[in-house]
Amino acid sequence: MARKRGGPSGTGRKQDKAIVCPLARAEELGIRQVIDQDGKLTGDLPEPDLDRETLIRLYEMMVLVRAIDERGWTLQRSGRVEFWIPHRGLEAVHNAATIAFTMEDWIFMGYRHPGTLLLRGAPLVQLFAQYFGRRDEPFKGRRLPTLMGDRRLNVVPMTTQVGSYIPHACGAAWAAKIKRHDTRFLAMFGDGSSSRGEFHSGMNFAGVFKPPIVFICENNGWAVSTPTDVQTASATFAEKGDAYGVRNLRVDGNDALAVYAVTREARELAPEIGASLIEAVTYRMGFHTSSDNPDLYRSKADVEAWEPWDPLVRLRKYLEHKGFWAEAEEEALWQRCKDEIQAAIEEAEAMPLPEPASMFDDTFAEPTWMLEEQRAALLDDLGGKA
Ligand SMILES: Cc1ncc(C[n+]2csc(CCOP(=O)(O)OP(=O)(O)O)c2C)c(N)n1
Repeated sequence: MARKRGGPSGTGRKQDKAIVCPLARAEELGIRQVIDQDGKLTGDLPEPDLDRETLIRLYEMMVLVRAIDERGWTLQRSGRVEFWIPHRGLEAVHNAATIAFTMEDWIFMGYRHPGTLLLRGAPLVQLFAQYFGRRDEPFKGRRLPTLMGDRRLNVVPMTTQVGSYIPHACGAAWAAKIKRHDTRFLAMFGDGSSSRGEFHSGMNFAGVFKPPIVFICENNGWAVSTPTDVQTASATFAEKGDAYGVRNLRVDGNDALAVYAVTREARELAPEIGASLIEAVTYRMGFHTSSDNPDLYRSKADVEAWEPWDPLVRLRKYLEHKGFWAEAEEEALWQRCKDEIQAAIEEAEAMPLPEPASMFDDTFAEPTWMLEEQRAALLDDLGGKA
């Protein structure tokens, strides 16, 4: 069936004509929603059965990760953090998807998904210790800031090679199925990752063997500077599932309730039907990374079209309509988030850095002669200091 892609999410190459956000044309474009721009029920997907406490926790986490992004950016710009991968505008997808799964389920996350770890129980200081490259965080200070994970929390460490973990996730889900475990799996990746061979191998495997997995393709309009109409000639990313016999749908990625509803449903269906591919239509409001300049390839109008669809504002309005949130609480929440972040920064910055030669550890069970040689050369350069 021919589907419409829907405009500027990735068709916004440098141009200044008026652009309509595809979320404003959700029904026409087959993008499922629970709430509209003003947080009111659209009547499309049913309102998910989430209690007040869970809804508030979700909203508070979305605000916290927005505040982390703002602070992370300034830390990078002032030279205290080496590198930053922003996630502004993408808060609904990963946070709502994470709460749709249980703690026993496994998540393969991307580099724009800090809330996944926090919702699973990682302390904030662990994230900042990773951003600052400190010795005592799970990766021993050796990974690029924001490339995280934590096996203790059933969150697989993010791999820099985009999309490379899709077959790994399929394999893990297949293993659970063979062992008759009831564990389900979530793998989140970007639109650009769908051009990798691993995406196609993974989808084919998932269609044939039906492992209990939910794929979320976070279509944020861009893969660095590549817009979606250059990424693919397909009308949607979801429909790629059709070719492989994988159930698929599109959801409003700025509607946390819709993301939760479709992800939860896909999780529940997984033992019976296997995989689902969910295309979450959203927008990367920030730079690709701190090494990027989007002014060179996208127009202001494209970004402005998405501003009124801010996922935080929409969920807040929904909570207000339900009487779960009041404007007065907003300022206090932001202040609390900023204070928590400041405390985590102070604690993480005071932690020790890794010893330089530790970069050779944990690569092989037995270090190779080449690594031994390189380690010795480094120590020599450093005058014997480890
Ligand atoms: C296999 C591979 N090719 C290229 C890169 C360089 N690269 C880093 S991020 C990125 C864009 C990925 O786009 P997408 O999957 O849509 O995720 P997004 O960054 O938009 O969240 C690219 C090409 C990479 N990390 N891995």
